[in-house]
Amino acid sequence: MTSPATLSNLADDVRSQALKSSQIPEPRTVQPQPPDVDCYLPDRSWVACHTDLDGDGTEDIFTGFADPSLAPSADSPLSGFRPMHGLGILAASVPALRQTHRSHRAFANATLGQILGQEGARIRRLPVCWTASCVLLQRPGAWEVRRLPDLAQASPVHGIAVADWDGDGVEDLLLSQNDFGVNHGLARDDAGLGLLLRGRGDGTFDSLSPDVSGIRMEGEGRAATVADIDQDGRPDLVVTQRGSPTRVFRNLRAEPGLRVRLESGAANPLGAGATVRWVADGKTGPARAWGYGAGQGASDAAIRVMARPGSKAGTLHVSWPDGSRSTIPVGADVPGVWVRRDGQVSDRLP
Ligand SMILES: [Ca+2]
Ligand SMILES: [Ca+2]
Ligand SMILES: [Ca+2]
Repeated sequence: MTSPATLSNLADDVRSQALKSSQIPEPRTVQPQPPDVDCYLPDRSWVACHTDLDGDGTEDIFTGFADPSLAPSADSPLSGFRPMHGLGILAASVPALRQTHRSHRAFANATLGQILGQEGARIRRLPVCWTASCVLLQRPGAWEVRRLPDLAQASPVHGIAVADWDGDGVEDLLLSQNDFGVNHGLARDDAGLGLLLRGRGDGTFDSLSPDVSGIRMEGEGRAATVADIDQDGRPDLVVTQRGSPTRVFRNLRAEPGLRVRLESGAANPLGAGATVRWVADGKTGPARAWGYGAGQGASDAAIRVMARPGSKAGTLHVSWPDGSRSTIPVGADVPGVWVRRDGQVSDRLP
């Protein structure tokens, strides 16, 4: 099913229409932690990807959580917790629970401390300080953590697609959301509609409403990926849904960019691991990491779109996985280039 969308024309009036969070805390910095001590980031991260989100040339990280509503306080005593899952589910992993809890009612009314008994005292606790979907901006010797806007926290994130969706030279994010497969007694997570986050260029984002982005997905969004399906130089979006048709959104209004394919030898025909930047008009664009997909089963297309705002003529800078570099001048009338690690460059793409 194809759904025409109005990705972009995210121009001057977008900022006034964008939904801005009133609850975004001040960014904070975390130092790298040794693996054997408590860390700040919990292990429930569902999807993650890395790219240059603030345009400084270093790779940053997006991490999305399956259950952003799960937010126990690190200060709560163990006895204050109660299990989210029923006896039948947990006893499959901990059979001893069948011996200590004879009824579901007794289990449901027990605290975690009562359930675990003396064994609980020996269990090491890992404080979960932040379960929000967020970005981690790479700083010298540290990561700066920024919580994404509230609409990104409204529902579990299952897919992430990175592209400069409006072609303004700043990377944007597209999140697929929702999870209806919850256990009995829990409300399903259906508050997401799919979310386009327009980058501001400093690692922060504006949430765009469906009326602005043209993206509305009420089902269970899963894998999200980027592909220029109509070869017009505007990145398009493909999102699978659980139990519903895959959605395809054509990008109709973005500023067309440069279509780029990389090839790094027979063992790496898609150039995975390379980094690409566009330089023009005295400005250097963000460093696009040439990975292949993020989240649940997503795989990006072989041809990517690099934004080239302003003058269409510029230079493509490629950093290959082995550390070598290529610099390719590109004329204003060239719609795309195929760059090979051995130095060959063609403006004919497959
Ligand atoms: Ca960066
Ligand atoms: Ca953008
Ligand atoms: Ca397109």
